[in-house]
Amino acid sequence: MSKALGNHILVEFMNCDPHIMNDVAAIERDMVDAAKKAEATVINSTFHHFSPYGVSGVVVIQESHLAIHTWPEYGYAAVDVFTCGDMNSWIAFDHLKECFKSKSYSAIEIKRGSVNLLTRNDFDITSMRSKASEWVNPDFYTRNVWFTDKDESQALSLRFTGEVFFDVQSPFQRVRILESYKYGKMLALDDMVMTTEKDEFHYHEMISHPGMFMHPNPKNILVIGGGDGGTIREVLRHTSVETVTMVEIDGAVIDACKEHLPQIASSFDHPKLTLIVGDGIAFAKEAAPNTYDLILVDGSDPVGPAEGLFSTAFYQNCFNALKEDGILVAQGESPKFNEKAFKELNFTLQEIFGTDKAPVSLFFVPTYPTGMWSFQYGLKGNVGQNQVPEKPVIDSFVSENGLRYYNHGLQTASFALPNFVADLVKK
Ligand code: SPD
Repeated sequence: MSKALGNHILVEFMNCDPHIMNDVAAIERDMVDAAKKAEATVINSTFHHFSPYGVSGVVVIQESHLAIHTWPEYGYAAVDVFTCGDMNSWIAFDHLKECFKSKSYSAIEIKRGSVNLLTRNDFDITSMRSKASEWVNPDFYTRNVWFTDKDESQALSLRFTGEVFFDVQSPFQRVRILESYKYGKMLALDDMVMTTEKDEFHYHEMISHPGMFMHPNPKNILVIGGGDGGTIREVLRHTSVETVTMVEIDGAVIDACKEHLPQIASSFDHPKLTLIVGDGIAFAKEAAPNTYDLILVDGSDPVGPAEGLFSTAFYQNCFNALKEDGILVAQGESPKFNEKAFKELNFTLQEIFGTDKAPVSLFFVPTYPTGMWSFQYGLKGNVGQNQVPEKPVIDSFVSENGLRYYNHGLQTASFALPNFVADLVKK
């Protein structure tokens, strides 16, 4: 056979484990290990997860590259391994076949850069070669693994270290704690960002304090969802509180956050807390009327276990469970990212609480797609977003508790809506 510069194998891995085919961290690890097993020198890797399914990535090696594109829904991976020199690509092939649990596969091997067809340039590249190998022979390789929360046309990507601290498929969802470069550890449910160490306070302060300060004397609080513990941590800062009942459907979320996000999950042992691991929708249905001063619905997005948290029946049950001057605060989605859910929720609340009793508070979360997010309110009695304590009262609460987002200005200002948002919720 005539000589060639490189060797390329193009591989079809079929009938693979679909979960592995959708696991960006596992695939990155397996591809890097495959390169190392084949005695390649890894320079860096870049991997990306696509929502809802699929991973693409490349491992750059001194000897060329390994690349992959997966279709989990077909249990399929298209892999190619390009090498030059003496590296044996079939070692990488064997390793990946095992890792992906591929039940059927095929491969073709082609020579690249046939020297018979090429003309060698007549210049001395010896010195360039030695310079290049000084540079490309690092003791470490850099990784570029991205977690993407997206719909079919918008996305928010966070680069993460590849470190996975927790990864459990619960009966409800996939619960993961990953480590992002910019925002620290992050809780992800299925493929959606729920909270991160560095920006969790935006969400947790804003779901809690505006409603708590709007109510003249909030004593009995119900939190539905909120398994990371951030909402109960904030609510329990208010000394008027006598009881907090929290109903979280997924015990795995609580376990993950207690272990890996302890600064968020810091109040699970609080004596005023009753923690129920169970279905919040059923709980609201069974709740005695006139029981709670505030109900905070800290649910995830309206897919999977949180879908029912966007239904009329659920909010009617919450209305009944609220006391006369009770306040409901619900995670209200984004008017930009999920306009439909945002509007529908507001119309539901207007229907149940009254047209002028369903204000919306906007806030910003850098790690949610579009960054613009909302909490939506249902005001049962005569409470209102303008009846709040004097500035000095809120100022001292803010400074005593070291709050970093909420303040007296936002107490009312967060309810001021840009015109396009106000239009969305106009009936
Ligand atoms: N897309 C994110 C929707 C917000 C979900 N809740 C976050 C939980 C924080 N306690």
